[in-house]
Amino acid sequence: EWPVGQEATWKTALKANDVDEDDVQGVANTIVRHVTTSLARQAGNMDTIAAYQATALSVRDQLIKRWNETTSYHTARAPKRIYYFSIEWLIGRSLDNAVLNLGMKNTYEDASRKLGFNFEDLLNEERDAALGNGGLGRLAACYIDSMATLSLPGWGYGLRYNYGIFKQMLSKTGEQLEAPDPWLDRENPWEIARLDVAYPIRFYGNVEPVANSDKAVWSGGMECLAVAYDTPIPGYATKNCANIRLWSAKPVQGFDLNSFNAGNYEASVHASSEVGNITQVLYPNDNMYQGKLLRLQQQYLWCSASLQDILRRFTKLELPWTQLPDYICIQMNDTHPTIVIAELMRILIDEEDISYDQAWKITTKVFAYTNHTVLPEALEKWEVSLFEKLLPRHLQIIYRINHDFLQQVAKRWPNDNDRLARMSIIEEGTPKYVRMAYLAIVGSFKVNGVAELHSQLLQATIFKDFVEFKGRDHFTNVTNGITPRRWLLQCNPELSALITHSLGSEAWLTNAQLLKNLIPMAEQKEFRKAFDIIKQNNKRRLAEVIEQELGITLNPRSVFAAQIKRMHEYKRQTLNIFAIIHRYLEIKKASPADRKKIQPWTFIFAGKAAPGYYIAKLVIRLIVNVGKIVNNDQDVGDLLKVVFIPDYSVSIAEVLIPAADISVQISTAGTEASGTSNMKLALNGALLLGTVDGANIEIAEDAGEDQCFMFGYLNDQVQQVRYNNSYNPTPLEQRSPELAAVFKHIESGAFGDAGIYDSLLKTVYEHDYYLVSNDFGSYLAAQKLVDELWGGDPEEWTRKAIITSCSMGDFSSDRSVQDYADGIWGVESERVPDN
Ligand code: GLS
Repeated sequence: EWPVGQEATWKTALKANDVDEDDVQGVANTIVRHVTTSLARQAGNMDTIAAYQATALSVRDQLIKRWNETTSYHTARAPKRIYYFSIEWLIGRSLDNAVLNLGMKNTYEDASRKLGFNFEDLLNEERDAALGNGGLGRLAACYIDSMATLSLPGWGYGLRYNYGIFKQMLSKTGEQLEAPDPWLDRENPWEIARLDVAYPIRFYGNVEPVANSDKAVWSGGMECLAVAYDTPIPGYATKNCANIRLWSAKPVQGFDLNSFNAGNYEASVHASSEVGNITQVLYPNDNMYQGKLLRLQQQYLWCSASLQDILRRFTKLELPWTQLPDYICIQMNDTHPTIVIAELMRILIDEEDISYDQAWKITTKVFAYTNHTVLPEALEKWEVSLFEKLLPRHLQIIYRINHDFLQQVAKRWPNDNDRLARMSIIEEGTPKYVRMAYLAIVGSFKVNGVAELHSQLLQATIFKDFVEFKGRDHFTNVTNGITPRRWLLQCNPELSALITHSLGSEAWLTNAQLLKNLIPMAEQKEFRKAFDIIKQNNKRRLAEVIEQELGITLNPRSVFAAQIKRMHEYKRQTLNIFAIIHRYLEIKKASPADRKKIQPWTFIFAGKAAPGYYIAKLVIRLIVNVGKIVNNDQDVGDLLKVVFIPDYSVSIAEVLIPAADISVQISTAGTEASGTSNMKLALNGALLLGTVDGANIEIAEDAGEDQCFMFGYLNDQVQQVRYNNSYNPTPLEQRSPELAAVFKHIESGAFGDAGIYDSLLKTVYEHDYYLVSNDFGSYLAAQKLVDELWGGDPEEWTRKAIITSCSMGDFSSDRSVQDYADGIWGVESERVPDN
């Protein structure tokens, strides 16, 4: 249907903008058109930044075309849709990923070469979109890639922070310094501002009950707007394009007419700074809750705007509200969006005139909740007084939900006040708190953990009462996954080419299970050689970057052991750096003849510490200062290098991961919900050196335990050991004489003034909550096994690396997302026809 004008004109005009996938000149034309029009530059006045921007805009045109087709197709078909709510989207760069998913990388490479630019250089001009802290935010990015690739009708919703995760710098003495990340300064070619898609959001104000009904009127307070910005996400080998819709807060009126009329010009244009602040910056905490009012404002603005947007789409179908759960499912990525449950209740009751009971029936069929951690310090609980001030109507609704819920609990377990207190959504005490995880469980139809062990632990520990109440079926597991497009095809082109060549097709990119078929190749010398050369090339590429950026010369023949993740006590970068110091002392002790027998290692660290996390920052300082001593010690030479790469990002990960020989995954058993760098590293052929925790367990199962170096106390033993550590503490010398020697060396001032690390060492001397001393001996023993294999049987090493890599099919995010689609969302593929 052509709404206006002449059909023939429309059709010709639409065709004029089409570019064939392999039309190099056609692509060059679009790039140059963007140079001279969108960028308003002359062809002769070009730098690589402009070339990048014009190229990105040209690719964006392709994405938008697919985005429009997908949207029209889905609008016409009206399938059930899935909405993924995540407060973090750690996307990284988009250009390379987009041209690969479009199948146009060669065309763009050729076109940019013919225009005088090297495509690689253009890629490096792009800023990372770093709207996330770590695994949780990157998971959302992998999942939207898979949703698009599986042609699922799904969108992501989040916040458009003006500043992403801070830029990490290191002072001369190894301290982490934080600088803002102004990622939008150069404009973001990937987003489409939808200034017309804006929803009103209310904060504070008063609530008046409406007599003889469940309704209330919420008014007054502060109003602002949430404005939509879309980022199209192309699927691989499908025309389907998904969308991430991010919200930006804006004052309702650019200017205040009342102030203006009152003659106060300055006040009249001064937008309320409280509103401007809301989407200013990402909270930089991972696995750590911070009860700030601004954060609750972020959560509510995001959830209310997204829900209004979703409901507007649903109401166009003109169906009764009871059918809402047949058309939409909302997946809550952690508890950050839990307020959306109360918001749906509010809209249904107060605005759509539905009774409380009916609204609750609908609501509890719409939401599913993923838990991402059992760490108590990460569980969100809002102070009731703060909540009541900001969202008074929502608190009333939550009270009612809790009241009805506790009545049911009391009916099943009469006179069990302890149980009521344990399960209440409101934690009694001074002050009182709203427990968001409990609201999420009560308001959802499904709750899942992110790896087998984690899901079991949830059910056996923090959510035990809820399993008894809701039944086992309310809980499930969906093990995390990573997209093989970014984490193999894009970051490791040589290995991808080898795989495609050996399998005879690219089908593994959408069916990662096919990688298994290459396992027999591990027995062939030629294949091992090819695999090995690729690893060496990747290691050399990384070594060049490190030489250039940090001035540290690496030995590409050494074991590259990578521990790349947020800095956290539970992840135990401590265990690693203490073991490095132990290794250093052993090298120093050894005679020149014995040194020849020692295997060379390069330990690579990267990761940010939350700005307020003192102990995590001290660990960075220790790593950097150990590096300074070790890397410059003549006795050590090539045998040991310690590198801390500052400002870890998705882009840095893409260079680091293909170069690793060993994946260091050494969290205290029971603390790492899943981990995802473990999957990326294994897929790229790094052997797992890890504890029996999170997804390490499933990786070891799939790769085969023979391929891995597992060590340490098991989850079942951790509680007991922890108890002994804190109630019958034995001196460190007894727990681990090797570690005691390491501590002595640190305390001697070997890595900076004696005393700076005292508070860090004290965490181990005293409670040692994370069992660093208890696992130290077995970590050293596991490293010894690595030494033996590396020095003794390099062919066998490569064999294990191949088997590991080719056994990772299960960890494709396509598998995870398909599991969600089948087991939780009830949505099906809606693939745009190929024409
Ligand atoms: C996390 C967990 O700590 C990771 O183990 C997990 O892989 C990730 C995605 O499920 O979620 N939880 C969290 O708060 N930050 C994470 O990275």
